[in-house]
Amino acid sequence: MKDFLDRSLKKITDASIRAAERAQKLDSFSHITTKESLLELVGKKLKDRKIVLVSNREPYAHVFQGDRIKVIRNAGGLTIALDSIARAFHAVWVCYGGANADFKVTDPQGLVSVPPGEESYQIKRIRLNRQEERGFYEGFSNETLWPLCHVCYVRPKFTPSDWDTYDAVNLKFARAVAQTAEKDSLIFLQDYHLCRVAYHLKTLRPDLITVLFWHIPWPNPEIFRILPWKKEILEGLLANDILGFHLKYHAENFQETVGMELECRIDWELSRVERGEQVTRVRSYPISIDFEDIYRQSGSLAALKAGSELAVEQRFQGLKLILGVDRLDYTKGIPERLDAFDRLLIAHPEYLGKVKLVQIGVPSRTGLEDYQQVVTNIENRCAELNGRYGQEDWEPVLFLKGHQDFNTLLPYYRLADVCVVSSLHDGMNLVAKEFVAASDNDKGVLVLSRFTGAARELEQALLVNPYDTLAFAETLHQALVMPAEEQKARLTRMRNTIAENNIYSWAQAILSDIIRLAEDQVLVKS
Ligand code: GDG
Repeated sequence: MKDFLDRSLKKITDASIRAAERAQKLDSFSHITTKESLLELVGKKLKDRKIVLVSNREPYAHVFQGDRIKVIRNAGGLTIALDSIARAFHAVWVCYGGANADFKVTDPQGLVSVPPGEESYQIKRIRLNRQEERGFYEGFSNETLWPLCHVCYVRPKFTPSDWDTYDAVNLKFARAVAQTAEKDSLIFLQDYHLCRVAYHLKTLRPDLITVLFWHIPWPNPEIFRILPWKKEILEGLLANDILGFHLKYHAENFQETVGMELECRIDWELSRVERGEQVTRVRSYPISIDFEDIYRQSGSLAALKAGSELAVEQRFQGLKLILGVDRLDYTKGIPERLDAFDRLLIAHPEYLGKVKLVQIGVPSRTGLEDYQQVVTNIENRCAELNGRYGQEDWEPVLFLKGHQDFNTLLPYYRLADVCVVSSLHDGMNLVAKEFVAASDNDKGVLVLSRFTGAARELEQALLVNPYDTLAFAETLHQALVMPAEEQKARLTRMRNTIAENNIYSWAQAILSDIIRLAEDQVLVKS
């Protein structure tokens, strides 16, 4: 009994020391952009201009819970950063209202104040009928543009009625922005769902300055040229004053595509496309995470305790853990990861009974056949691996399908010996960055696909080609046997990179550029 108490006391003391070390370490990152410094800087420059944020997905959803209405916050890193901006500057956020009580709480213009209790900004919700949801969201956005821009051999679908609906819904978004935006507002659009908004907006409200951030890869011109509506999409994007990509490589692919398809002048030196009167600056802004928040949260005593409980509950003790966390999407390379894991067990039978692959997967775009197929494929492959290798008290794969609370994800990141991101193509990939921020101070190896944007920044990860199963399996082995000192050195380097290039420095770079542009335009007019 005394031994048990001593051991428990030691564990608690060690955990407190580790949490304190982590808090101290944060002080050494004090020069980085924080939420506060971003808001102060942007606030000073913005003067009395308003910001209008526009995205397909809403930051807060209203849902029925019995007879009552509950507000759910969409907790992705990007939404949290934009939410801080919206709150500080009393913005309007235009988005699609898809939850079942969304229009029970809005006024006749579709406006509702959020966050609950604070009411510092307004959401303007757009209503879409089933046919619009199908053609705009499932169809043209996710069955045409998504597979077209991700090179992973899923054939994009080209359906004329989807294109018509996509353009009509983009016009709906543009009208909503035009109605809400005050004079000289700055419009910040998100992603591939909204390619045509700026184009329509230029006719409705030529005074507005727009920036669009493209979250997914831009493919090379050979791939893009097969899209029957390529000219309309390119014209739509070029109606923005600034167009942002994660990587310089994607920005260059875009400019090459434009050069091949449209008559225009490309200034490679200044990274601008000029078409008649319209000038579009094409820039790269690599997105990131709220490093400080994740680092602090995952090192807290509560998270450490949750980790110990999880290890006991899932019987992880004594096992090496390989972790995957993904939306269940065919671009994420999950079947390829399972193939490499299988190969690892064939080539290194010493791992049987000693290693476990934990795959966390949140279902996504579940109405689409390609997505249903990839989930069935993953489920079958996991069952087959467990059937072939499983022993009485050990199974090689644990597949946790379903949405997890972010606080539940953190202990997994901390417990993992290896985190695997094996996307076939990915604009950035935030899981890779979250793992680096959340992992134990000294332990953890990131195995990262070369075909992610994150691979350009996280050079100390072990880079893999997910299509090359044998080499991928050997890299998993290399990760599992990496000496502790090397793990620590690599993690520290990657952590410093992400601390510096965090979600707030991303937002600051974009907002500073658009504000500068607005100031220049005032100078030109005066
Ligand atoms: C697009 C681009 C780009 C996953 N499962 C759960 C959960 N997640 C969270 C992760 C992470 C996010 O989802 C996934 O982010 P990714 O960056 O990996 O991927 P996409 O969703 O494809 O995002 C991508 C990104 O936009 C930003 O520009 O990086 O390239 O494709 O934050 O933690 N979160 C919770 N439960 C889960 O079960 N709470």
